[in-house]
Amino acid sequence: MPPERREPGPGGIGGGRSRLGGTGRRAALITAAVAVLGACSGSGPQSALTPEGPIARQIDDLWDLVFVLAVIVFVLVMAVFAVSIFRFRERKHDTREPRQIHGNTPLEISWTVLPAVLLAVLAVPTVRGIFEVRAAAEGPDVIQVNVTGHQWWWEFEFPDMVSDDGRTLVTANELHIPAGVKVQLNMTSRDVIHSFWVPPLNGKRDVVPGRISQLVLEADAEVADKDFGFGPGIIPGQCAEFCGLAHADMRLRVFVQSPADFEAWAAAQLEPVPIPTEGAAAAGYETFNSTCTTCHRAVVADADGAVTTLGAERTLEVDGVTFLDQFGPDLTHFGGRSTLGAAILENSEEHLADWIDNPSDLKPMAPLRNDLEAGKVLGMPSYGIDAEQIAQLVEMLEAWQ
Ligand code: HEC
Ligand SMILES: [Cu+2]
Repeated sequence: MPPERREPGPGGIGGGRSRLGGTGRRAALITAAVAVLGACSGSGPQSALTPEGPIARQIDDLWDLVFVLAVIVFVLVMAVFAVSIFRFRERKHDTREPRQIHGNTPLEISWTVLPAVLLAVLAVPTVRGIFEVRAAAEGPDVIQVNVTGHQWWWEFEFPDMVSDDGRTLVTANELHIPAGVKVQLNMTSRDVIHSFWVPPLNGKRDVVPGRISQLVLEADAEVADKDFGFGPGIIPGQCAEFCGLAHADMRLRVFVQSPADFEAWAAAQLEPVPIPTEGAAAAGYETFNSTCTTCHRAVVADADGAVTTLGAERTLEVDGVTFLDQFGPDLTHFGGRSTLGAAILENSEEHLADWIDNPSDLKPMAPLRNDLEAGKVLGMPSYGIDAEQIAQLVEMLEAWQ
C-alpha cells in the first residue's frame, strides 16, 4: 500500500506562500536586525567580555574556549542539517517512499561519545577555574573590605585601615582599590539577597543575610589610568539579584587607583571633617544633628581637634565577623564622592538639594514603610525641610570632602 502523502496546507510548514503577511515579515526582519546589530554596539563598561584583571580574564578565557568549541559544533551540525534538508527534499513527480533506516550503531556511538569527551575536556578548566576564582585571597598585601548590602545601597568598611584613635575606614557606594593588588570582599546583607557584580573585575557573587560570601577583586596595574567613560580608573558595577523596588538603582563604582593614590585616599578618609562654625554651613550642621544623624554617621572634629562620631553605630554579627549595619550611608566625606543615591546620580549641589527635598523623586523607595525600631529601612524619607535649610545642608555636606 502506498504511503499516504499529505499535501502541505496553506500556511503550514513548506506551504509555499506563508501566512506571514507584510507586517509579520517586517516585524521578523526588524527583530533579526536588532539582534544582529546589537552585536555591533561594542562592549559597554559593564561587560564581562572586557576583563580588566587576572580573575575576570580567567573567566573570559574559559568563555572564549567554550564559545569557540560551541561554534565549531554548531557549524558542523548545521552543515549536516542543511545538506540533509537539501539532498532529501521532496521532489515533484518523485513519489517513491524514501529508504527507511532503523538504527546506525557507529553513528549512535559517535554522537554519544564525542559530546561526552568534549564535555569532559571542558570540565577540566571549568572546575579548576571555579576553585581558583572562588579561592580566598591570601598574603600580607591583601586588602580586606567588609561589605554590607542594604536595600538599596552598599556599605564598605576596611577593617584593617584604622585611625590613631581606633576608627576604621567607612564609606558607601564608591569602593576605592589599589591597582594590581588583591582585594578580598567579605560580604553579607542586612535584609534580602543582593548580588555584588563588577563585571570587568570578577564574576557576580550573591550577598546573603546571615552568611558571609567572599569575592576577590583585582585590577591590572594600567587600569588606574584607563577611562571607561566615568573618569580614569572608574568602573561601574551593580546589584545583580532582584532585591525590591530600587534594585536597578542599587549601583556602585569601583575606583581603581595607583597604590600611592589609594594610600592617600585612605589616609584622607580616616580624617574627621570639621564642624562648621559660621555661616550657612553652621546652620546646616544644626539641622544635620537634629534630623539626619538618626540614620547617617559622620566623624567630625571641633576647632580643638576633638573627634566625635555622630549617629548611632549599628553593627551586625555574622559567623564571628562584625559588619556595619547603619541605617544610611556614612556621610563623613560625602562631598568628595562623585555620585549620589548609590551611584545613580552625579553628586552636584542641584541633585543633592533635590535629594534632601524628596529622595523618592529621584529613586523609587518606600520610606513610609520604615520602622526604625524594628531596624527596617526602605529608603530615606522626605522631611519637608525648607529651601533655606536645604541650601545650608548642601553647603555643609559638599564642603565635607
Ligand atoms: C530614616 C533614615 C534616614 C534619615 C533620617 C536621613 N536619611 Fe539620608 N539616606 C537614608 C538612606 C537609607 C539612604 C540611602 C538611599 C539609597 O541610596 O538607597 C540615604 C542617602 C542619603 C544620601 C546619599 C548618600 C550616598 O552616598 O549616596 C545623602 C546625601 C543623604 N541621605 C542625606 C541626608 C540628610 C541631609 C538627611 C537629614 C536631612 C538625611 N539624609 C536623613 C536614610 C536616611
Ligand atoms: Cu540589591
